[in-house]
Amino acid sequence: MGGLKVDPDKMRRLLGVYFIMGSPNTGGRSPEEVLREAIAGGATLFQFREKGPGALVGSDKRDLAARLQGICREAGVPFLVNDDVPLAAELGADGVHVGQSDEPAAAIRAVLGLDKIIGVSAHTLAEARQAIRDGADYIGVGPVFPTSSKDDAEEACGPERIAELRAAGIRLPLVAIGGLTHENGARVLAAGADGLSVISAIAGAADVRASAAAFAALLR
Ligand code: 3NM
Repeated sequence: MGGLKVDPDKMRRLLGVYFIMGSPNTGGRSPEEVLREAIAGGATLFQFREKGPGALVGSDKRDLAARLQGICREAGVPFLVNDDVPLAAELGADGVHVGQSDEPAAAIRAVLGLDKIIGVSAHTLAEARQAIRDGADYIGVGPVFPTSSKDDAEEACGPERIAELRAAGIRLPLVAIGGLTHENGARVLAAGADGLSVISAIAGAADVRASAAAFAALLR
């Protein structure tokens, strides 16, 4: 058992408006500016996910990550890195989010340190139970609705999957992901999610700040 290392109530609050972005998601706008606006609107947690067409690699990726981390730090918003555990370690990030094909949370925690946030994607009850055994701080469940932001996304599972996990006794902090909008977010929260994880509806919005604020309003 890895055990919870981050207070679960604090984790639930942080998951509220969980903004994910990399340079391919901003429609050509400056990622720094988009992140600042998302935080101004109420983003509670940020994940740097540099994937997809035109994604930066190597030192360009690291330098952008470091700049975005600086913005998060100033604002008091935790900065997580998608998948890239060595980058998270190098930058001293607040944590990582990993998928099913990555190392188990306990092994990652041994590298990053006990106080780091470790999130794991889970698509089924069995995967959610395994993530808990491995000591994840939260699980990400999705795609809840169809998404065009992830090439290898599985079939949409609907808010029902979240309700199923809760009914099966999964109490770990849980964030929903995939195709979330201001219109469908409330259903996802009602199904038992603690937060909404969003790429395109915030990073691609004409008014990033207003979009983040509209998601934040759903949490109240
Ligand atoms: N992970 P958008 S879906 C990064 O199902 C990611 O695990 C998913 O982007 C999963 O808010 C997804 O634009 C993309 O739909 C979410």
